[in-house]
Amino acid sequence: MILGAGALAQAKAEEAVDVPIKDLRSSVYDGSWEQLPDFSKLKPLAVEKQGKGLISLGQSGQSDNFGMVWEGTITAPKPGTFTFVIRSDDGSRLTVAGKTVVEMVGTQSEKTQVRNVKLKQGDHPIRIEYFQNGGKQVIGLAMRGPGTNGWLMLSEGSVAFPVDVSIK
Ligand SMILES: [Ca+2]
Repeated sequence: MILGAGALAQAKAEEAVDVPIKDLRSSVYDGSWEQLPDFSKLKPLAVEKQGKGLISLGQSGQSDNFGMVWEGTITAPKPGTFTFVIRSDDGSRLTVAGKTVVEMVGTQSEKTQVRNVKLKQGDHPIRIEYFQNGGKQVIGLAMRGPGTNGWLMLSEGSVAFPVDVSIK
C-alpha cells in the first residue's frame, strides 16, 4: 500500500506522541527487606511490559513485602537541567542516564526527594528500584525541564507531592 502525503504526515504525528516512559518494563520481586536489596541477585516473580509508560504499584499484584524495578527510556525534548521529584514508602532508588539521582535505601514513611540532572537532548535510560515492607505503599515520580511543558508525571494516579517541591 502506498500512503499519500496526508497519511504519511498523520503516521509521523502519531509516532511523535510518545508515552512518558518508552519501552517501560516492570519486574516484581518477593521478599521482606529493611532496605533496598540488590535486585540483580534476585529472580523476579513476573516481568511485564507497561504500554502506558507510567510506573504504578498496581502493577505489583502485592500489598506487603515485595520489591519492584522499572526500566525504560525517557526523552529530553531539549538539552538542559531537568528536575526529578520522587516520593516513596518504603525506599527507592532513581537512576537516570546511568547515574544514581536519588537513594532512599531504608524503610521509611512517605518521603519526597527533589534532584536536578543535566541531560543532553534525546533518549536516556531510566531505572526505578522500590521496595515495600509493611504499612502504607507509595511510589510517585515526575520530571520537568526544557520542553516538558511543566511537570510530566511518570507515575500513575495522584501522589501527594508537597507543595514546596513545585519548583517553578
Ligand atoms: Ca511501607
